[in-house]
Amino acid sequence: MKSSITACPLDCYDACSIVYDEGKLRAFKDGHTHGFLCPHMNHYKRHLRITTPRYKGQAITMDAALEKLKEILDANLKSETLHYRGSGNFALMQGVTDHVFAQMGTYLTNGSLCDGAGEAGIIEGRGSNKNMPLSEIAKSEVVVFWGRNPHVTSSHLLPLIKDKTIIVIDPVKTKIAKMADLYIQIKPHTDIFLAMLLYRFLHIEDSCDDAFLQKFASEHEEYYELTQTIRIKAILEDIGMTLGQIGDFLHLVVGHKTAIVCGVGIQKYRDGADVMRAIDALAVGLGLFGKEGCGVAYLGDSKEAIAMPFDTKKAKKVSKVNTPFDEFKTVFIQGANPLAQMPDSNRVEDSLEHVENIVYFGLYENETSAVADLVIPAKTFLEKEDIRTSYSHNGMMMMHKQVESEIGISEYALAAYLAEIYSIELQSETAYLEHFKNHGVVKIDGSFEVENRQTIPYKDGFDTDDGDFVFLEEFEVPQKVQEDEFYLITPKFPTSLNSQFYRNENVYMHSSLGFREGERVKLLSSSGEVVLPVKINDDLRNDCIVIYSGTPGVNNLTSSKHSYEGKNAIYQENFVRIKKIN
Ligand SMILES: Nc1nc2c(c(=O)[nH]1)N[C@H]1C(S)=C(S)[C@@H](COP(=O)(O)OP(=O)(O)OC[C@H]3O[C@@H](n4cnc5c(=O)[nH]c(N)nc54)[C@H](O)[C@@H]3O)O[C@H]1N2
Ligand SMILES: Nc1nc2c(c(=O)[nH]1)N[C@H]1C(S)=C(S)[C@@H](COP(=O)(O)OP(=O)(O)OC[C@H]3O[C@@H](n4cnc5c(=O)[nH]c(N)nc54)[C@H](O)[C@@H]3O)O[C@H]1N2
Ligand code: SF4
Ligand SMILES: [Mo]
Repeated sequence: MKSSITACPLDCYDACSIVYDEGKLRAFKDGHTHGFLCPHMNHYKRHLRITTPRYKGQAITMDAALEKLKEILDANLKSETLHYRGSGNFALMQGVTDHVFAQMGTYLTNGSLCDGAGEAGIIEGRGSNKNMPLSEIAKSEVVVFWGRNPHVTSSHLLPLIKDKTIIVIDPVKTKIAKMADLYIQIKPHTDIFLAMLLYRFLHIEDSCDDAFLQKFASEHEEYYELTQTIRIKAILEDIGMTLGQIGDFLHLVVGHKTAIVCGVGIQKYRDGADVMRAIDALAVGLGLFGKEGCGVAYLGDSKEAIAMPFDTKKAKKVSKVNTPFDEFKTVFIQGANPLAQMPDSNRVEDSLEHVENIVYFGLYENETSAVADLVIPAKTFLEKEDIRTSYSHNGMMMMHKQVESEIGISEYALAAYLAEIYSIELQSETAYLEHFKNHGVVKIDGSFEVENRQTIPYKDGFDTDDGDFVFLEEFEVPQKVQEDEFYLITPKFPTSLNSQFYRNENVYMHSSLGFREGERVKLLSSSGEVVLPVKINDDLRNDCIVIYSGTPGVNNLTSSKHSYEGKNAIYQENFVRIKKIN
């Protein structure tokens, strides 16, 4: 009999198990969800989905849509076709289309709109990206939220941290900042200085974990020298901190089981990898790796320790960050809304305009479905078989089909259709699901987890060639805003999942900037402009504005350049000017 337990498919740290019960989604009582369902899943059924396929605005049947897809794919060379897949659904079977398109000879994408810079930094320092799971954060005494907003993006962490000492480092006074034992309202893009200063004082106070450094970080003296190049007083003033706060931080952390929980907020910059490395280096100084309840959590790799059965090796790839859509005649977009979510929307729009055929395969209407020639509705996670893993815990969750529906087509069914036409070898859906499932193991407590993932990673040293941590050897001084410019902070919004669900439509700023609530202002950057109504929020610094991810037009302002490492988007590198509209 089919189980009614499934999992949320969304790109979210928590990766919750969910109960599907007589047409309703309910929270799972056990495990980290503690019987609590977030707004996205509470309102899931209210979001109107695309029900009918269409071509050039005309409704057609699914059979006709698939026929049309074949016609479109046959009209041009496969090397003139791009398959662009986003993160609208995080379950593993989504990737089956990558396999088929790759065998057909089309282009795929690489790079990241999300966590790539931070991940590159982690890999440079530690030799691999193994994450500290939720179950270990639960055992720590001190939790440092560094560029992570748990009330919005990882709410299931909150019950785990109730009695712990909380430190928050964020330019925005978030809900967790208001509850924190120590809050540092840091100037954006200056975390690298803070992390290095903390390391320096850790060393000066003789509070480093010397035994750990001897064993796993032989270059630590050289790194200390690098931290000495920072001018303490000038930098503290610049980033908006006092020496007292440095002391407070170290006092709260040294000698305690500490989890540094980083988010993507710290790395939406060109040097995002280096920022992450400086934070990792601080954790090394504190000896936080390989010990129970200690470590650095970030977005781990949800596919860690899973051999992908989908072969994309031979496919040529273009970057997701500045995709040259105009070099392709056909672009097949799956589970993504690039017109809203990629950086530099004006560039994306211009580039997509030159494409002969845009195919959109998704659930919801959005900026991208509006310009697509062929729209193919997908099935929801309740209507197809799938399985998922997470980037913040080690669980593996089966996602059985819960309901039959006439609407849409699953990723597997679409891949099977193409495989048949183009004579591509494809295993059965069950075989792929079994393949993934075979990477799981039942733990003593009954949970089903990915096998071969370490609960406490780096116990026996780092995964670098010699087991030693690789410290940063140099760093770039980030640019500062000029007098009439502001830092753009573009984080996640509670009721949307990027551009899905209820999106925000405002710009947030401090009252001292002199704008009125509701007043429409023009925001300009070197990439473009957008007009938005003002919301006043005195939890912001007065050198920042906030426009949430998913806000229509936010990415008119962002740059399509890459991070130096990790091929990642750099949403917060551009500065913004504000103009009154008369
Ligand atoms: N409700 C909701 N949940 C989501 C998502 C969503 O859209 N909505 N998206 C999902 C996805 S795709 C991802 S990748 C995760 C990301 O989730 P998080 O990692 O939490 O990412 P953000 O909200 O982008 O940024 C987190 C915090 O970083 C802060 N920040 C910005 N700039 C800086 C800086 O220079 N220094 C420091 N120290 N902090 C800074 C922001 O103010 C914000 O509070 O969330 C997932 N969960
Ligand atoms: N300004 C700014 N821009 C950002 C960010 C930011 O913080 N600020 N965050 C970046 C980050 S971290 C990320 S991860 C990206 C995310 O950007 P995208 O990958 O574009 O993700 P979504 O906006 O969630 O849109 C995904 C679409 O997927 C479709 N979809 C959902 N489920 C399914 C399914 O089961 N099958 C199929 N075929 N389609 C489905 C829905 O129609 C939805 O509209 O945005 C990035 N863009
Ligand atoms: S969006 Fe996140 S918190 Fe909400 S149900 Fe899905 S995984 Fe859980
Ligand atoms: Mo993301």
